[in-house]
Amino acid sequence: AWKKHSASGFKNKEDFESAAIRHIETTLARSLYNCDEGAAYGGTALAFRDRLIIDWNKTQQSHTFADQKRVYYLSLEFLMGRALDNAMLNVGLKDVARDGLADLGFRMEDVIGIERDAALGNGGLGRLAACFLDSLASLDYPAWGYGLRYRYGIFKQEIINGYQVEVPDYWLDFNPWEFPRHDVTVDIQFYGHVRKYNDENGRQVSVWENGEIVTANAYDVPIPGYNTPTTNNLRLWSSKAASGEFDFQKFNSGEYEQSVHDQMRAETISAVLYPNDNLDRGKELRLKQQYFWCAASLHDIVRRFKKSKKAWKEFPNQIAIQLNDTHPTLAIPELQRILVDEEGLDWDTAWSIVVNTFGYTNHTVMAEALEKWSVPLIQHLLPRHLEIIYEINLHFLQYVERTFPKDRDMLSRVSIVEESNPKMIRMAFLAIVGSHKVNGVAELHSDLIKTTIFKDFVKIYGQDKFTNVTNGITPRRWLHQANPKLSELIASKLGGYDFLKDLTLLHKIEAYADDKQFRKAFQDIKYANKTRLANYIKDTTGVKVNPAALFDIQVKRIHEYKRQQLNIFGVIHRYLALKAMSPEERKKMQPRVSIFGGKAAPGYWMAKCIIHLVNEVGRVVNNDPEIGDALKVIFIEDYNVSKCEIIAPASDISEHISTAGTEASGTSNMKFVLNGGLIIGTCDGANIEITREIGEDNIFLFGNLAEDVEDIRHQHTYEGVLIDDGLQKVFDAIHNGMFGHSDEFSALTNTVVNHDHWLTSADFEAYCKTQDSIDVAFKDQESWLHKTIISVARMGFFTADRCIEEYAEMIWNVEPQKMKQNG
Ligand code: 26W
Repeated sequence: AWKKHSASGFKNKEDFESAAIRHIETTLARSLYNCDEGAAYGGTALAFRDRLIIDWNKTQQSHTFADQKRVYYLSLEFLMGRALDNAMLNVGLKDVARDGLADLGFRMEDVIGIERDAALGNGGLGRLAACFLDSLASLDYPAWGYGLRYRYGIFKQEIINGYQVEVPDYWLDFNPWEFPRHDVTVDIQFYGHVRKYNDENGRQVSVWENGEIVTANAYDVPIPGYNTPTTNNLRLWSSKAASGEFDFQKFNSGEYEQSVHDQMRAETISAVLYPNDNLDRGKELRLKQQYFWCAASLHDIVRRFKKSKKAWKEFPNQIAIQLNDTHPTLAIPELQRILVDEEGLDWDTAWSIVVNTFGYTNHTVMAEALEKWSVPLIQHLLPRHLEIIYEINLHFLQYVERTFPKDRDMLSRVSIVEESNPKMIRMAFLAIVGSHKVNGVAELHSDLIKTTIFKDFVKIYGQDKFTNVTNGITPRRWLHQANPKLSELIASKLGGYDFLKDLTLLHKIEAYADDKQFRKAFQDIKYANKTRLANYIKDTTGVKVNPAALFDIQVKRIHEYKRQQLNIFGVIHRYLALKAMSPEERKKMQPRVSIFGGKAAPGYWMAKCIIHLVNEVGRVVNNDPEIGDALKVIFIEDYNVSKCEIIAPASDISEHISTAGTEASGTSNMKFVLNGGLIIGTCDGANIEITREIGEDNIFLFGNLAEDVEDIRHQHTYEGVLIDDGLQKVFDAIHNGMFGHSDEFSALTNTVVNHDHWLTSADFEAYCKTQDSIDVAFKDQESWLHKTIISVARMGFFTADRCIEEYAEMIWNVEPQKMKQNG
C-alpha cells in the first residue's frame, strides 16, 4: 500500500501546475483570484520542495542501507542564497516550471526574484561551505552539513546619506525549504560542575552535572545534486528552552515574567549570526553558540553511529568530520568527553578515534582572526571541557618534550594554553593537535601557514599532516544559473551540458577563441549582462551608466587588507586626471564605471569610513557635468549572493587586490573569470594559481610580493612611510574638502601616512599604471575577447567538484554512492 500511494513528484507542466495550485489553495490558503507573485513563488517552491523531499528520503534510506563512510561538514556559516532557481536547475525542471508559471500568468524571473536569500554567513568561508554542499550532492557523496539556524542572518545593509546603516535580516517568516524535525532534539548543558568518583574497577570517572539545559531542535534543508537523484541534508540547530526548564513552578508561583525571560535567554543562542569577518572578539554568547552547535551535531552523529552497533574503533572508518576553520574546534574535546566519560573508553583509545575522525581547514593567517578563548570563560561555561583540553595539552606537550628535549622555548610556543593573563586557549593549536590533516585553501596560503603561524607544528608532526586544497566554486550556480546564455553558448559548442559536471571540458572552447561568430556571440552575452547590471544600478541608485563603458568591479566584505581604499584612491586619482584634461583629451579616454559593493562589520570604523568615501566620491563624480560617461562611481547596497549572480557575469575587470599574503584564497576571483571577465590583482591567494592556469598574458598583476611585505613594514616603522606623489595629490584633494568635510576621512589617510600597514602607498603607483594599461588593452576589443575566452576555457581547475574529490581522497577517505536514476 505504501508503494502504491507514495509520492513520486511531477514530471510535466500539467502535474507541476496542479501541484503548485494545490499548495497555493491549501498550504497557503489563497484563492486563484488573489494569487500574486508571492503566492506563485510559494506554490512553486512548495511543489519543488515536495519533489526534493522524495529524493531526500530515498537518498537517506539508501545511504543508511549501504552503511558506508559519511562526511560531516561542520560550519558556523552556510551562505546559501536563494534555493528555488538552484532546485529547478539541479532537478532539471526549470523549463517545465517556466511554462507552467506562464500559463498561470507569471514570469519566471519575477517569481524567482521574490525569494529572500538564506544569508547565514559573512563572506568567503560561508559561501565556500554552500558550494561544497552543492558539489558533495552532485558527486553523490554521502554527506551532511551541520550549522546553526540563525533567526537573523547577516544584517541588511542600507546606505543612508553615504553611511552604512544595519537593518536586521529576519528571514524566516516564510521559508519553504526547511523541515522542522520536532522529534529530533538534543539537550545541551552549560555551566554546572564536575564530580569525580572511582568506579568498581578503581577507575576515576568524571560526571558533568547540575548545569543549565538548553534544547537543540533540528531543522533539515534538502540539498539537491545536479542531474542526480542524490539529495543530501543540511541540518541546522535552533535553540529552545528545555521543556523541563520552562519552569512550571515559577510559572504557577507568579514568576511568569522570569519564566518567559528564561525562555528568551535560551532562544538567544541561535538568534543572530555574528557579523565579524576575520575578527575574533571573544564574546561569551559566541562561545555558547559554538558549543551548542558542536554538541548537538556530535550527539546526532554518535547516535546514528550507535544504531549500527559497530565497535568504537570503527568510528573513524564510518565518519569523517571536517572543521570549517576553528569555529567548531570544541567538537574535539566534546567527542573525547563522550567517548571517555559517557562511553567508558580509555583515554588513548578515545584520542586515537578523535584524531582520525577530524580534519581542520584553516582560512586565514591574520592574527586578529585567530580564535582564542579565555580560560576563566571556558572554566565557567564548560568546566569538564577545560579539564579535557588541559589533559590533551599535557599529553601533547609531553610528546613534544620527548621529541625536542633541547628546544626549551618550543613548549611555550606550541602550548594550547597561552600563558597570558588571563590564560587563553588557542583554538587553532587545539584543532591541529586533534586532527589528522590540516589544510589551507590555496597554494600560497598553505605554504604560508606552514612557514609562519604553524611552523612549529610542521616540525612536530612532519610535512604530511599539512596539505593544500585550493578552493573552488560550483559551476552550477556560478555559470549555469547566473549566466544561462553563456552556459548555453558553451553547451552549443560542446554538444551538451556535461561540462557542468566536468568543468575541465571547458578547455574545448579554446578552439573558438579566434572564431568570429563565437567571439561575437560571447561579446553580445557580456553586453547583455552589463545591460542587466546597468538597469539594476539605474533602478536602485538612479545613476545611469553606459553598458559600453569598462565595468570595473570590486565586491567583497569591506576590509583594510582587501584594500578597497587602494581602489577608491585610484578612482580619485583618475578623476583628478580627467579634470585636468581638455574636453578633447577627455573624450579619448576609455569610459569606466567603478563599482563597489560589500558590508563592513558594524564595529569596524575604518571599513565604514571606506564605504562613506566611496559614496561621497560617487556623489561628486556622478554629478560632475564635465565628466559625463568618462567616469561613474557606484556603490551597490546590500551585496549578497543573489546580487553576485547579477554582478559576476557583468564585469570587464574585477579587483582582487589584497596586500600580498593576506587573502587566503578568494573565490569571487574565480566567479568573475569563469564569467568572461579579467582580473586586476596582486600575487595573492588563488590569483597565483588562476594566473598559472589561464596564462600571465591574461591577467593584470601588480604590487609587492608576499615575501617582501614584512621588510617594507619594517622600513615604515624605522624610516617612515614614503607617500607616493600621485597618492599625495589624492590626499590633498580629500583634505581640501572635494568630497565633503575632510575630518570624515582623516582616519583613512592618517593610517596610510603613519603606518601604511597594508602597503596602500607602496603599491599605489603600480596599481595606477596597471589600471592605465587596462584602458589600453580594453580598446583592442578583439584581443580582449581572445583573452577572456581563453581564460574561461582554462578555468576548469576551479570547480568545487575538484576540491571535494581532493578532500575525499586525501582527507576523508570516502567514496561516492550512486543511486539508480529516477525512472
Ligand atoms: C572569529 C571571527 C572570524 C569569522 C570568520 C574569523 C575568521 C572568519 C573566516 C575564516 C573569514 C573568511 O571568510 N575567510 C575567507 O575564507 C575564504 C574561503 O576559504 C577564502 O577564500 C578567503 O580568502 C578568506 O578570507
